[in-house]
Amino acid sequence: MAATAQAQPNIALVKYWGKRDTRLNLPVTGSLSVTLDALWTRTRVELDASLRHDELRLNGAEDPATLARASACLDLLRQRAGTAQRARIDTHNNFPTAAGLASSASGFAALVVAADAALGLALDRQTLSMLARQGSGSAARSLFGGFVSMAAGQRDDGADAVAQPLLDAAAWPLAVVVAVTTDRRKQVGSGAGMERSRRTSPFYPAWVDGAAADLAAAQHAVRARDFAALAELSEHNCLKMHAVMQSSRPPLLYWDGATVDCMQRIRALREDAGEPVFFTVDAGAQVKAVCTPDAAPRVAAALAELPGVEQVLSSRLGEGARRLDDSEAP
Ligand code: 2P0
Repeated sequence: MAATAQAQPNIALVKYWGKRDTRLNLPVTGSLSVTLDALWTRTRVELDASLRHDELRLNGAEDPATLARASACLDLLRQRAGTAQRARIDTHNNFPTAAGLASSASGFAALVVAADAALGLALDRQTLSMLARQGSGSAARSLFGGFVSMAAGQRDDGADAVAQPLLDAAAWPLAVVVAVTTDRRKQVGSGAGMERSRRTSPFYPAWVDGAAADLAAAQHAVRARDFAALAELSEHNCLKMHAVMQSSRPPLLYWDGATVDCMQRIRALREDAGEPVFFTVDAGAQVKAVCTPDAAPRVAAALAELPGVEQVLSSRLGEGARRLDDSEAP
C-alpha cells in the first residue's frame, strides 16, 4: 500500500516560539500563518511488510536525522491503524531544506497525509493537524490553505492544540516574496532554540504575555482584510520574537547582514514608495516579504539587487496538504 501527498510550507505572521510540552510539541502561544503555493514537499509513503526498519530518502539521499523524526511520527499513525509495518519514505523539497523556509512544516504535513492514505485511516483534518504537530509544531498549520490560526490549547494531551482555517487564499490573494540570503542549514534548530529562549531570555515572559493580544489583533486584521494593520502587527511580532532569540544565552542570532538590508529595503518600499509590503523573518536568515500580487514583481526586483541576496522566490498563497495521484509521486 502506497500513497503520495503534497504540502506547502507556511509562514507565520504571529509566531510560535516556546513549548509548554516538548514531547507533544504543545505551543505556549497561538500563531497565525499563510500557506504558500509555489514551494512544496512531495512525499510518497510505501508500506512494505518485508522491511525491518523505516527507510527515508530526502531529495534522493538518506537522511538519518529526518528518518528518526519521521519514524516517530509514522508510529502515531501505525498505532491508530493497528499495524507495525515499516515504510519506505521518499520525500522531495523544491526549495532549501532546514534553512528557515519551513521545510519541517511542509514535510510533516505531507507525511501525515500520505501515511493516512497508505494506512487507509481516513482521519479528519483536525486529527491530521494534531499528528503533524507532534512531528513539528508549525506543521499543524500546513494542513490548511490560505490564512490559518493555530491554537495554543490548554489540554495536557494536546487535543485542542490544532490549526484551523481562518480565511481562504482566494478571499485575500496576497503574495510572498522570499529573499534567500543563504542556503546553509541553520546551526540551532527551532526546537532547541525555543527551549534555550524559554530558559534564558529575560524577555521571554513578556513575549508570552503579549501573544494572545497579537493573535487576536492579527485575526481581526485578516478578517477585515486590513493590510496596514496586519503589516504593523506582523513586523512587531516578528521583531519581538527575534528580541527574545537574540537575548537568549548563548544568543540565537539567525540574521546575517543581508537580512537587515532586506528588512530596511522593505520598510523603505512601504514608507517612501507606498508599496503595500511588510517583512517577516523566522529561525533563519531568509526574509519573507508579504505584499499584494501587483507589487510582487517590484518587491522581488528591489530585493534581488541587494548584495548577499542569492535568490528570490515568489509565491502566491496556496492550499492545504492533500493527496496526489500516485502518478505524481516524487
Ligand atoms: C513559526 N517557527 O511560527 C516559528 C517562527 C520558527 C520561527 O515554527 O520544534 O520547526 O518542530 O515544533 O515547527 C519553527 O518551529 O519547531 C517555527 P518544532 P518548528 O513558524
